[in-house]
Amino acid sequence: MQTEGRNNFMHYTTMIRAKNDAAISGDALTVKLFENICILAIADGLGSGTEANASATVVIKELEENPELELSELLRRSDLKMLGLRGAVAAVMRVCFQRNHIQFASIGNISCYIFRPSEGKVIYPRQMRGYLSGRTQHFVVQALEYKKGDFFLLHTDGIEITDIRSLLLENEFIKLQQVQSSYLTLKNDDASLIAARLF
Ligand SMILES: [Mn+2]
Repeated sequence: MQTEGRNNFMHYTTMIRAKNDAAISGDALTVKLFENICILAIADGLGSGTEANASATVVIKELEENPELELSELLRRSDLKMLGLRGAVAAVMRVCFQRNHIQFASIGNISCYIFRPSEGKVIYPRQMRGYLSGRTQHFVVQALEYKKGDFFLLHTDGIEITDIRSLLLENEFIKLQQVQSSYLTLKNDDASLIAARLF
């Protein structure tokens, strides 16, 4: 399934595909685009199928129900709700268009890149090891400035990007947004991405 949305500050696309084209993916995501901010989350539940989806959905629901919540608190609450579930890796982001500001928090192997074509630079936000498992953990929120013209990409481990720097080219990044880039490989796993250009 693919979705997209746009306002004066951002154009995003998303994709979710289930392993073996099953009906239910163990990955889940959400993007909430408002006038001045965007909040988004992507999560990969451990394993696959219904139980993985239940874990991933915890994070998505938490963000959708509490869009104002500080990101570390959002992950902390999600973590507490994983008791009795399989657990998940996740990344959450808040983009403030007026301040050109990104807040980012993640746990586990969600890949995240910010592309800055104006400087030929790829920025890698800090990753934290582990996964949401129901044990209380401490989450760090990273603050980043962005520039108009930057892109960002978050994806789960069902996707492999063979040449990250090729995505500094806007045409190639737009192809990626449409899931048509030849640098994007889908593995036989649940696969999902959120890709956005900032204006
Ligand atoms: Mn996975």
